[in-house]
Amino acid sequence: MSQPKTQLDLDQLSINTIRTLAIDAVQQANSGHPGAPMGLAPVVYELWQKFLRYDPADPTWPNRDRFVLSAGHASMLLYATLHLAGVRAVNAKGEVSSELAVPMEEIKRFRQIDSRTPGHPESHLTTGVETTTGPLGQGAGNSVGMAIAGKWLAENFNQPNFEIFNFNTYAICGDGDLMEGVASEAASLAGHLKLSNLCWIYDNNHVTLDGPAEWSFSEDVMTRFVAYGWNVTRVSDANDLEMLGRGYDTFLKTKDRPTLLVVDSHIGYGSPNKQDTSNAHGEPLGEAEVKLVKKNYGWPEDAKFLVPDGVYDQFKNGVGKRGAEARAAWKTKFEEYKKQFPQLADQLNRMQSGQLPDSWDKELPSFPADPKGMATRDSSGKVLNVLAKNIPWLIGGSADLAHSNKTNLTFDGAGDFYPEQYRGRNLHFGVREHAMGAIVNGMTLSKLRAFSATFFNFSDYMRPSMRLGALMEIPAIYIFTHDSIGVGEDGPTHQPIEQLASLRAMPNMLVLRPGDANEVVEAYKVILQHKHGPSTLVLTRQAMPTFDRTKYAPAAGVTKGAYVLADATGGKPDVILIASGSEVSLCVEAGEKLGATGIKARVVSMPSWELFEQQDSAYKESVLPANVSARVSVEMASVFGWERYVGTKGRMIGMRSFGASAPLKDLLKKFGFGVDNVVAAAKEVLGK
Ligand SMILES: Cc1ncc(C[n+]2csc(CCOP(=O)(O)OP(=O)(O)O)c2C)c(N)n1
Ligand SMILES: [Mg+2]
Repeated sequence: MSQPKTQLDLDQLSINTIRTLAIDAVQQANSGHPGAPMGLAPVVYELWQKFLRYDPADPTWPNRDRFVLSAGHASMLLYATLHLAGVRAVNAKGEVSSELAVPMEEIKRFRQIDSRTPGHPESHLTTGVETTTGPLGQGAGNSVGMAIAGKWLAENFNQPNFEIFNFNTYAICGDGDLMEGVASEAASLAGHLKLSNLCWIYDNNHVTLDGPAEWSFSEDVMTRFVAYGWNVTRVSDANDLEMLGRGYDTFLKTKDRPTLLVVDSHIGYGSPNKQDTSNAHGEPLGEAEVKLVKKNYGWPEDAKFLVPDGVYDQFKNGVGKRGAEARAAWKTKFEEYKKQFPQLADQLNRMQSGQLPDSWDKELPSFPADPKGMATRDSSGKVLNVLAKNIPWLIGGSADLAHSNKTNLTFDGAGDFYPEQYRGRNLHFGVREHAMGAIVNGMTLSKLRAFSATFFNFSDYMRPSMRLGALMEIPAIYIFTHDSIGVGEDGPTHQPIEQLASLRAMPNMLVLRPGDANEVVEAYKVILQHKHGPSTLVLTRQAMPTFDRTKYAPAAGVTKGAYVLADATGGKPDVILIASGSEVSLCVEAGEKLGATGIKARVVSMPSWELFEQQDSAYKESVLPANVSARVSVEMASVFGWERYVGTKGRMIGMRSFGASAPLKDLLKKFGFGVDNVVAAAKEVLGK
């Protein structure tokens, strides 16, 4: 290969290095998508090399521009770029190491077991991967959360002469991303909020996996985004770096709305004249094709994983130098900021390292015993407000149900987050649950403690995002109210049945369904201290008693997932009644009735399976002794899974069908949630 002489040569050489690394890695893995990285290499190169403010020496710099590859199938595009840019790895303690985030060995281990280069980018595995992508549309949604975080941070932390936050968020989206509903919801909200710090780059390559995009996608995307309130601009050739540069400039100059940069590209090949979409897509090229392609790039046909001389330096002198200078200037500023605004600086440091303010749990309410009690959504609203007051970066909102979810932050100064008014803490997601999930994840990745809220039944609408939150191990907070058939008249369309079981089945998702107001307080304490995974909080619409904790065990038992709330006196219980949420009080009543007939009943409140499973076997045995096999579970949800705790000799009182539209008291009767039913079930398992 001849030595590159000019800058232009070096640009092209670097772009072709990204392409050939992607081709070789996919070929070696014998799986993956080479086409998208090949087509998009110049787009990403131009962005990283000339525009992205990102210091590869510190990928944790809080004011770095965010780069999101929503088209996660093009993962090698990202891995090759992270490698060539020399992005450093961050260790488990959050410290930047001297190691590369993606060393060449890892590129060679693309898609292999325990590699840092999985098939689709996973943010908890690979430094520099800002979010986990692959399920199309999610990254686009996350990017809106990052842009919201950017605006909020700037508004709350910047001071005259101290622009601590002004980062931009870029997301690469393909046809698939823009076909997905979640991206449409997110784009609609981003346009409404006028997020000028957000740039989506649309890879308009007219092809998806099955064939030409026109088979299924013919709307005018540009007009759609204009209607959303975005600035839309177009680059007609993905290989024209100058034109791409002008596109990015246009974004930077657009100060009043987000930008969609439509880039006409051709999948697979570097030149629009050599288009062949037949096999450069969704699968390895094959050895023969690899050689042809390399020849076309002026590459040595037999070279594999080649990084030609000058390419590393090219990145070092481009994104490396620009990023280092930007971060150094920022650091100097931040040192002065620390002196002038120590409180704000302290908040920032805590936020970045996942800590809470010292007195984050001060003035939390303690609810007096009350047989009528209150709905857990109401106690939640009170607790959330205290916590948000104590934790300035606890921020969130509802998908148009804030009044029902009781998630409005109403204390002095809480404020709202509106277009061009980015200081407030109350977000208004509109009726966009899926995007809300993705946005809350993006905000959480930007180190805010962000929460969402809607009816529990509509967790289904957010589930794909919640699943990614769990996979990413991020501490997002998903709040749900109207948690059962207790919803009443709204009927089965609004009554969750299988949602609890399905979220309990999700790895790394912490699910909490507290049994009274004081359990709500404890649940929130767990959630705020839970750092390595999301939490789902499940709350009632209807009132339930607040237990007299002088009579029953303290609510702090919540931290263990399940605890003996009320026990029969006089030794080993005959029967154990286990419940969560609104059914705990039912079991307490039933337990008392059983006691009156001489049957010793223990009542176990079990707000969280996951927390209980984390306890040692001695504790578990103390709550659910193996030698008490007479057990009854009571939960107004699918019985699926309760076999685990009631065993083969137990009984499960729960739902085995959808609910119905009726007043609550009639539903309780119809579906068997009465004290007498619990008593009868207990007697049945005792053979009485
Ligand atoms: C939610 C979701 N559905 C389906 C897929 C499988 N999938 C991966 S790439 C792809 C095609 C997407 O087309 P496009 O976004 O245009 O990307 P291109 O083929 O142009 O690279 C599909 C359907 C996915 N990753 N996520
Ligand atoms: Mg496409």
